[in-house]
Amino acid sequence: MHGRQNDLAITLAFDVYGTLIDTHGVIETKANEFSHVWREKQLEYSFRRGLMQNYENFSVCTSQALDYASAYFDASLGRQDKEELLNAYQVLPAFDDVQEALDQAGKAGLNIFAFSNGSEEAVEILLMNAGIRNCFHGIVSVDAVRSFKPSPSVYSYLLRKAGAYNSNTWLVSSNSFDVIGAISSGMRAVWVRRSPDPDALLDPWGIEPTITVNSLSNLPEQIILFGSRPGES
Ligand code: 2OP
Repeated sequence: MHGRQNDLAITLAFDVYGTLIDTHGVIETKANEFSHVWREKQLEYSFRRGLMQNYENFSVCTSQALDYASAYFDASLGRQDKEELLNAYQVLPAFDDVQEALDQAGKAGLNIFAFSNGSEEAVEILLMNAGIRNCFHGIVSVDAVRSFKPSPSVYSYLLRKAGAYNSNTWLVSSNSFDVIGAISSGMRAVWVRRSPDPDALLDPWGIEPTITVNSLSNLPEQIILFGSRPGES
Protein backbone atom coordinates (compact mmCIF):
# COMPACT_ATOMS: atom_id res chain seq x y z
CA MET A 1 0.00 0.00 0.00
CA HIS A 2 2.66 2.51 0.98
CA GLY A 3 5.98 0.90 0.27
CA ARG A 4 9.04 2.45 1.82
CA GLN A 5 8.40 6.10 2.69
CA ASN A 6 11.36 8.42 3.12
CA ASP A 7 13.10 6.41 5.83
CA LEU A 8 14.36 9.53 7.62
CA ALA A 9 10.96 11.23 7.70
CA ILE A 10 8.95 11.06 10.90
CA THR A 11 5.84 8.88 10.75
CA LEU A 12 2.76 9.77 12.79
CA ALA A 13 0.20 7.02 13.42
CA PHE A 14 -3.02 8.56 14.71
CA ASP A 15 -5.41 6.40 16.70
CA VAL A 16 -8.93 7.00 15.41
CA TYR A 17 -11.79 6.36 17.82
CA GLY A 18 -11.46 8.74 20.74
CA THR A 19 -8.36 10.50 19.42
CA LEU A 20 -9.25 11.90 15.98
CA ILE A 21 -12.97 11.15 16.21
CA ASP A 22 -15.26 11.97 19.14
CA THR A 23 -17.07 8.68 19.79
CA HIS A 24 -19.35 10.43 22.25
CA GLY A 25 -20.57 12.60 19.42
CA VAL A 26 -22.93 9.79 18.51
CA ILE A 27 -25.32 10.29 21.41
CA GLU A 28 -26.65 13.46 23.01
CA THR A 29 -25.09 14.35 26.35
CA LYS A 30 -28.19 13.18 28.25
CA ALA A 31 -27.29 9.59 27.20
CA ASN A 32 -23.61 10.17 27.92
CA GLU A 33 -23.50 7.33 30.46
CA PHE A 34 -24.95 4.96 27.84
CA SER A 35 -22.28 6.12 25.39
CA HIS A 36 -19.46 5.50 27.89
CA VAL A 37 -20.70 2.01 28.80
CA TRP A 38 -20.99 1.24 25.07
CA ARG A 39 -17.41 2.46 24.44
CA GLU A 40 -15.89 0.71 27.47
CA LYS A 41 -17.56 -2.59 26.54
CA GLN A 42 -16.49 -2.22 22.89
CA LEU A 43 -12.86 -1.97 24.01
CA GLU A 44 -13.23 -4.70 26.65
CA TYR A 45 -14.56 -7.07 23.95
CA SER A 46 -11.58 -6.28 21.69
CA PHE A 47 -9.15 -7.05 24.56
CA ARG A 48 -10.94 -10.29 25.41
CA ARG A 49 -11.12 -11.43 21.80
CA GLY A 50 -7.42 -10.69 21.34
CA LEU A 51 -6.50 -12.68 24.47
CA MET A 52 -8.87 -15.51 23.56
CA GLN A 53 -7.56 -15.50 19.98
CA ASN A 54 -11.22 -15.40 18.97
CA TYR A 55 -10.95 -12.51 16.50
CA GLU A 56 -13.99 -10.79 15.03
CA ASN A 57 -14.06 -7.52 13.11
CA PHE A 58 -14.14 -4.49 15.45
CA SER A 59 -17.66 -3.72 14.17
CA VAL A 60 -18.79 -6.97 15.87
CA CYS A 61 -17.30 -5.71 19.17
CA THR A 62 -19.16 -2.42 18.62
CA SER A 63 -22.45 -4.13 17.85
CA GLN A 64 -22.26 -6.61 20.73
CA ALA A 65 -21.24 -3.79 23.12
CA LEU A 66 -24.33 -1.87 22.00
CA ASP A 67 -26.46 -4.93 22.81
CA TYR A 68 -24.84 -5.01 26.27
CA ALA A 69 -25.42 -1.29 26.91
CA SER A 70 -29.03 -1.60 25.75
CA ALA A 71 -29.66 -4.50 28.15
CA TYR A 72 -27.67 -2.87 30.98
CA PHE A 73 -29.79 0.29 30.81
CA ASP A 74 -32.91 -1.70 29.97
CA ALA A 75 -33.16 0.56 26.94
CA SER A 76 -34.88 -2.22 24.92
CA LEU A 77 -33.51 -0.87 21.65
CA GLY A 78 -35.37 -2.23 18.66
CA ARG A 79 -33.55 -3.50 15.55
CA GLN A 80 -34.10 -0.20 13.75
CA ASP A 81 -32.88 1.85 16.74
CA LYS A 82 -29.74 -0.30 16.87
CA GLU A 83 -29.16 0.03 13.12
CA GLU A 84 -29.52 3.82 13.37
CA LEU A 85 -26.99 3.99 16.22
CA LEU A 86 -24.52 1.74 14.40
CA ASN A 87 -24.93 3.82 11.24
CA ALA A 88 -24.39 6.96 13.33
CA TYR A 89 -21.08 5.41 14.44
CA GLN A 90 -19.88 5.96 10.87
CA VAL A 91 -20.76 9.65 10.93
CA LEU A 92 -18.94 11.07 13.94
CA PRO A 93 -17.28 14.48 14.28
CA ALA A 94 -13.53 15.01 14.35
CA PHE A 95 -12.29 16.92 17.36
CA ASP A 96 -11.85 20.65 16.74
CA ASP A 97 -8.04 20.53 16.86
CA VAL A 98 -7.61 17.71 14.31
CA GLN A 99 -7.75 19.46 10.92
CA GLU A 100 -5.16 22.11 11.80
CA ALA A 101 -2.79 19.56 13.33
CA LEU A 102 -3.03 17.29 10.28
CA ASP A 103 -2.44 20.27 7.97
CA GLN A 104 0.64 21.27 10.00
CA ALA A 105 1.97 17.70 9.88
CA GLY A 106 1.43 17.53 6.11
CA LYS A 107 3.18 20.86 5.52
CA ALA A 108 6.08 19.67 7.68
CA GLY A 109 6.50 16.62 5.41
CA LEU A 110 5.56 14.05 8.06
CA ASN A 111 4.15 10.68 6.97
CA ILE A 112 0.62 10.56 8.38
CA PHE A 113 -1.41 7.40 8.90
CA ALA A 114 -4.69 6.58 10.59
CA PHE A 115 -4.10 3.48 12.71
CA SER A 116 -7.11 1.70 14.11
CA ASN A 117 -8.83 -1.40 15.42
CA GLY A 118 -11.56 -0.50 12.97
CA SER A 119 -11.60 -2.16 9.57
CA GLU A 120 -10.00 -0.21 6.71
CA GLU A 121 -13.43 0.19 5.14
CA ALA A 122 -15.06 1.47 8.37
CA VAL A 123 -12.23 3.94 9.04
CA GLU A 124 -12.26 5.12 5.40
CA ILE A 125 -15.98 5.93 5.69
CA LEU A 126 -15.51 7.54 9.11
CA LEU A 127 -12.66 9.80 7.99
CA MET A 128 -14.45 10.70 4.73
CA ASN A 129 -17.58 11.66 6.67
CA ALA A 130 -15.48 13.69 9.10
CA GLY A 131 -13.87 15.50 6.14
CA ILE A 132 -10.28 14.54 7.00
CA ARG A 133 -9.59 11.45 4.83
CA ASN A 134 -7.36 13.32 2.37
CA CYS A 135 -4.97 14.32 5.17
CA PHE A 136 -3.64 10.76 5.50
CA HIS A 137 -1.11 8.87 3.40
CA GLY A 138 -3.00 5.75 4.34
CA ILE A 139 -5.12 3.79 6.78
CA VAL A 140 -3.61 0.90 8.71
CA SER A 141 -6.17 -1.47 10.22
CA VAL A 142 -5.35 -4.25 12.65
CA ASP A 143 -7.89 -6.38 10.76
CA ALA A 144 -5.13 -7.82 8.57
CA VAL A 145 -3.34 -9.38 11.56
CA ARG A 146 -6.59 -10.52 13.21
CA SER A 147 -5.77 -9.14 16.61
CA PHE A 148 -6.33 -5.85 18.43
CA LYS A 149 -4.42 -3.10 20.19
CA PRO A 150 -2.30 -3.40 22.32
CA SER A 151 -1.04 -6.70 20.87
CA PRO A 152 2.61 -6.23 19.76
CA SER A 153 1.62 -7.76 16.41
CA VAL A 154 -0.46 -4.72 15.47
CA TYR A 155 2.39 -2.24 16.08
CA SER A 156 4.82 -4.38 14.06
CA TYR A 157 2.23 -4.52 11.29
CA LEU A 158 1.86 -0.71 11.42
CA LEU A 159 5.61 -0.28 10.86
CA ARG A 160 5.58 -2.74 7.95
CA LYS A 161 2.61 -1.10 6.24
CA ALA A 162 3.91 2.43 6.86
CA GLY A 163 7.41 1.52 5.71
CA ALA A 164 8.70 3.03 8.95
CA TYR A 165 10.98 2.18 11.85
CA ASN A 166 10.33 2.28 15.60
CA SER A 167 12.81 5.12 16.07
CA ASN A 168 10.97 7.55 13.78
CA THR A 169 7.39 6.48 14.43
CA TRP A 170 5.06 8.16 16.87
CA LEU A 171 1.72 6.74 17.94
CA VAL A 172 -0.72 9.53 18.80
CA SER A 173 -3.57 8.29 20.99
CA SER A 174 -5.96 9.24 23.78
CA ASN A 175 -6.17 5.60 24.85
CA SER A 176 -3.64 4.75 27.55
CA PHE A 177 -3.69 1.05 26.62
CA ASP A 178 -2.62 2.10 23.11
CA VAL A 179 0.14 4.45 24.35
CA ILE A 180 1.52 1.76 26.72
CA GLY A 181 1.27 -0.85 23.96
CA ALA A 182 3.16 1.30 21.45
CA ILE A 183 5.92 2.31 23.91
CA SER A 184 6.28 -1.34 24.96
CA SER A 185 6.74 -2.21 21.26
CA GLY A 186 9.62 0.29 20.99
CA MET A 187 7.79 3.18 19.32
CA ARG A 188 7.41 6.70 20.67
CA ALA A 189 3.95 7.76 21.77
CA VAL A 190 1.96 10.89 22.46
CA TRP A 191 -0.84 10.65 25.02
CA VAL A 192 -3.63 13.04 24.11
CA ARG A 193 -5.64 13.78 27.25
CA ARG A 194 -9.09 13.90 25.66
CA SER A 195 -10.99 13.14 28.85
CA PRO A 196 -12.84 16.18 30.25
CA ASP A 197 -11.84 14.84 33.67
CA PRO A 198 -8.69 16.78 34.66
CA ASP A 199 -7.74 13.90 36.93
CA ALA A 200 -7.91 11.31 34.12
CA LEU A 201 -5.03 8.98 34.77
CA LEU A 202 -2.62 7.07 32.61
CA ASP A 203 -2.53 3.51 33.94
CA PRO A 204 0.14 3.29 36.70
CA TRP A 205 2.33 0.80 34.88
CA GLY A 206 5.51 2.85 35.14
CA ILE A 207 5.48 3.26 31.34
CA GLU A 208 5.29 6.96 30.48
CA PRO A 209 4.30 8.61 27.19
CA THR A 210 7.11 10.30 25.27
CA ILE A 211 4.97 13.45 25.19
CA THR A 212 1.64 14.23 26.92
CA VAL A 213 -0.63 16.91 25.46
CA ASN A 214 -4.11 18.24 26.12
CA SER A 215 -4.76 18.87 22.44
CA LEU A 216 -3.25 18.22 19.01
CA SER A 217 -2.56 21.93 18.47
CA ASN A 218 1.10 22.39 17.49
CA LEU A 219 1.80 18.71 18.14
CA PRO A 220 3.76 18.28 14.86
CA GLU A 221 6.09 21.10 15.91
CA GLN A 222 6.58 19.52 19.37
CA ILE A 223 7.43 16.16 17.78
CA ILE A 224 9.91 17.68 15.33
CA LEU A 225 11.57 19.65 18.15
CA PHE A 226 11.74 16.51 20.29
CA GLY A 227 13.48 14.63 17.50
CA SER A 228 16.01 17.43 17.02
CA ARG A 229 17.13 17.31 20.69
CA PRO A 230 20.74 16.15 21.23
CA GLY A 231 20.85 12.36 21.47
CA GLU A 232 17.39 11.97 19.99
CA SER A 233 17.41 10.40 16.53
C1 2OP B 1 -8.80 2.58 17.63
O1 2OP B 1 -9.20 3.50 16.91
C2 2OP B 1 -10.02 1.51 19.46
O2 2OP B 1 -9.50 3.80 19.58
C3 2OP B 1 -9.08 2.58 19.12
O3 2OP B 1 -8.18 1.61 17.25
